[in-house]
Amino acid sequence: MLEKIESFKIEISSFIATKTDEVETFRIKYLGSKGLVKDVMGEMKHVAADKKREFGQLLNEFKLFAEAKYEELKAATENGQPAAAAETLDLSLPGDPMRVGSRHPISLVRNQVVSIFQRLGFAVAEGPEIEDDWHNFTALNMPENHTARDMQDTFYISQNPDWILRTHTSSVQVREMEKGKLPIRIICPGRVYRNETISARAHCFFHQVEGLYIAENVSFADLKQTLYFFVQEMFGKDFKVRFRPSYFPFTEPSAEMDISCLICGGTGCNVCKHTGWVEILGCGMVHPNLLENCGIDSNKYTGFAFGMGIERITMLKYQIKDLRLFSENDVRFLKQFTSAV
Ligand code: 2U9
Repeated sequence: MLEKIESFKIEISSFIATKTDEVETFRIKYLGSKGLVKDVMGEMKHVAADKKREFGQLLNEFKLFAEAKYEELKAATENGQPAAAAETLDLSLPGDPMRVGSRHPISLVRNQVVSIFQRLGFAVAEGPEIEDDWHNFTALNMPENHTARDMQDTFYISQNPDWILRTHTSSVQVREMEKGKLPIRIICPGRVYRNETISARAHCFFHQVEGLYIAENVSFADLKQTLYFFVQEMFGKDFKVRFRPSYFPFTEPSAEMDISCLICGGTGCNVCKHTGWVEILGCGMVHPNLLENCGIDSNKYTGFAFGMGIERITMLKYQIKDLRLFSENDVRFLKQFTSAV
């Protein structure tokens, strides 16, 4: 009898009704005067006296179970929904697909850049985003009256005039140099902050990857070959590079590096402003003042450094026209980037 009750319960659970007359069919079949519940109740007379109490409880539960289902069917069909459909499990159906997210384009490009330099023996170094004046400016040959320190360019923290949001990841390199462990061969990815008006071409935060190599006899030729290798790995073997003289307070000599235009291949188009070249990074030989500021003998050691904006590289690579897309969290934009990197 117990088995019978269990199988009726399964039958009742999986009962589906889409219309009120199907609910009525349920009522008659299970709860009607000649229904199954009454039938089962009738079994009571065959139960031994000492089991009557236990069995009576079971029957009562069964009756409540059928009544509850009836109420549920009634309520659902009155709302115009098929009742109990959701409770029916069809194990032959394929599973729900897992919705896998995608990496943010900035992370994708950062990972690619980092992995290329890691293959050349560069280690990743990280540091704080809230920096002090020394590590962000003074140690980097940017004295007190330097324009980059202006309130218009840099975010200061009101509690302490010495604290700022770092304007570049160069402060991480300074921290590594101060540790005094040479040679240094590091790559520093991270978020940086500048007090810019937000537009399609500028934002108040962006991401950089900077690199630093300090050892004995490091030359500009090492710098050129390292960055040429980077371009070939990142963009492809056909890309040409050129170096233009430039100025940065932390490097001497300094240069900006261009690659042949990703769109026209060098013939001239709107993206390269008809020059055939696009700028991708700045670089140079570490200024001797920086080495001395960090206690490194500039007569013994030399080094090169470079820095690039990840947003810029990503925009060139994927032809993205508006910088704001990177921080708006619009899935229509983000889901276009899928990669295992
Ligand atoms: C130390 C010594 C030298 C890092 C360098 C650049 C040139 C550069 C810009 C690229 C685009 C910043 O994101 S951007 O706006 N960077 O042009 N960065 S050399 O030189 C260093 C850094 C640290 C100790």
